Amino acid sequence: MTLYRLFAFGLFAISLPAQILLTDGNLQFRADALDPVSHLPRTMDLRCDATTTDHGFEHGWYYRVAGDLREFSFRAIGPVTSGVTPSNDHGDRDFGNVDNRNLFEASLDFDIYDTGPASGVVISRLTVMNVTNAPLTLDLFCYTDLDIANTAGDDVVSGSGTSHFVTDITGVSIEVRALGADRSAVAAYPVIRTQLSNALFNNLSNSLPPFTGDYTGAFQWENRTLQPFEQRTFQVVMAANNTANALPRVEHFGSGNGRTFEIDTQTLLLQDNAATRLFSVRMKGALPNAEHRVVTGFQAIPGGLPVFQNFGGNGVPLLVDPFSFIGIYFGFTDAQGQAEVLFLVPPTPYLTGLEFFHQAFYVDAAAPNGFAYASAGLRTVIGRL
Ligand SMILES: [Ca+2]
Ligand SMILES: [Ca+2]
Ligand SMILES: [Ca+2]
Ligand SMILES: [Ca+2]
Repeated sequence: MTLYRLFAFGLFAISLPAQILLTDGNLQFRADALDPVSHLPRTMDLRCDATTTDHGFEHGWYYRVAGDLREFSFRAIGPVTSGVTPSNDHGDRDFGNVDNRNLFEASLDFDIYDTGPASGVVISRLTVMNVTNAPLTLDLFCYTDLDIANTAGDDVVSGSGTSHFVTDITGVSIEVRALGADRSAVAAYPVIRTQLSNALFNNLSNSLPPFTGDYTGAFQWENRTLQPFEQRTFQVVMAANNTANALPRVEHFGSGNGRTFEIDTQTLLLQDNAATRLFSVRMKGALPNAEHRVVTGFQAIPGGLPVFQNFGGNGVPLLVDPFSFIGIYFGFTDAQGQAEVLFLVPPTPYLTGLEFFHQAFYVDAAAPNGFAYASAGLRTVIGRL
């Protein structure tokens, strides 16, 4: 076993900037502050080399609940918190009750990693949770406007319905890639932007590359039905001058047994042949100073292990196959009801592609089963960039 648990300690402090500004080497990503009213995408900066030329114009996520007559952007409505880690390579926004509709929660996580003096990868990861007691069906959309080398009209796009390679005469190349999207569109500004932000019902047109001009692009995941408390993750990657062949993956799956207790990470699970890297599995929304467990294994049981699930209706949804367990990690949450388990990824070649599943639990008599809350599951894959 070449993935070691190292030790556990308190979470990074979180600041509360209006915008999210991340830097790693020459790679810089900025997502503007949310708007409480406008459905327009927010401005974005994306810099990837020492000249600090900005290739980014706008970026934003949208949703449509089955039955809605339009798409909605994720705005500063309902409880929204935002933060950047002290390492400046991760920022996130938590939407505690999207548009105050009492239908779903969302978390938007940004990770950046520089892969050289003129290259790097930005991951934009949206996770949603159904907080109703009935199935909920959503469409999700992710919109990105790049202006390579800060010039808008001369960009050249190749690719497919899940990958837009955008470049221009300068040779800077940024791939915008969606994982598992169903529909896509590429068009000159502002056609797609208008469709996503207007008051009309629009699906993406599947107008695909090749394209030349002022690139804007979007991806759509259609009709994703979530069970009560189920969490699901949607990701878009912006890879600057990098092939990103072996992406690190973080994806939520399955349902916990409550709304507030969640598992997540603020780190990238990366193999780095030059250095040991840390990977953190964290939990939040527990009681303070409560006993917790994190289980980690090689296999998932997305629907939950039946013998644990049932127990006369008072069971625990166990989403990691116990026969595949690597470890069960024990501890107590901090005064904020949070905790973290750290894994050490050694600089050993060929760990890339290994897949792990995690789930968190904590003791709470108020849980529906009378003794413990369980989080949704977290699927992680070691990447190399
Ligand atoms: Ca910009
Ligand atoms: Ca350009
Ligand atoms: Ca629309
Ligand atoms: Ca553009």
